[in-house]
Amino acid sequence: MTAARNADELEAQADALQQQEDERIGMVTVDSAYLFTAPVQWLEPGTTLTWVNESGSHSTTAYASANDRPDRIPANAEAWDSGVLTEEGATFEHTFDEEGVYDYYCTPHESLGMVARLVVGTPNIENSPALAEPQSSLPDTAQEIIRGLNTLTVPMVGGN
Ligand SMILES: [Cu+2]
Repeated sequence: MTAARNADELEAQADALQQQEDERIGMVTVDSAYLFTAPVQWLEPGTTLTWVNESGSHSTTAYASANDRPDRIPANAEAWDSGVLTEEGATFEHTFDEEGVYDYYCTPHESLGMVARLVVGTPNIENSPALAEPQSSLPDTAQEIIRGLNTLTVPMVGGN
């Protein structure tokens, strides 16, 4: 009985470690490249994701009308905007309860293609504005990245 309980506890700890790893995304400046360390990240619904400013100055900002951008997050989801984080190690957290696909960008580097995507749970393709073609109002490089993200993720959620 004790052994079984220990096994459960070990498993829970392993899960917690695994989750911890999956819950962080870095924001980095390397030479003249600006990027989120995970271009596409899958999350369990209810996960709190932490972005960490590893180098340079960056933001994590949802593609949403609240941020003066086209809506590319699920209709019922809450938009977020970290503002620009300038200190190394600065973090921003957001909890993702709503299943779906979320596109976001870095305000200083959007036009340089610093754009990424989160897939939470099992998205409903009908309620996934992120899977549509990128809007022509977005910078060309952001559009290019979004097309690439669609090529990767549309098949994952059962589209074509
Ligand atoms: Cu940036």
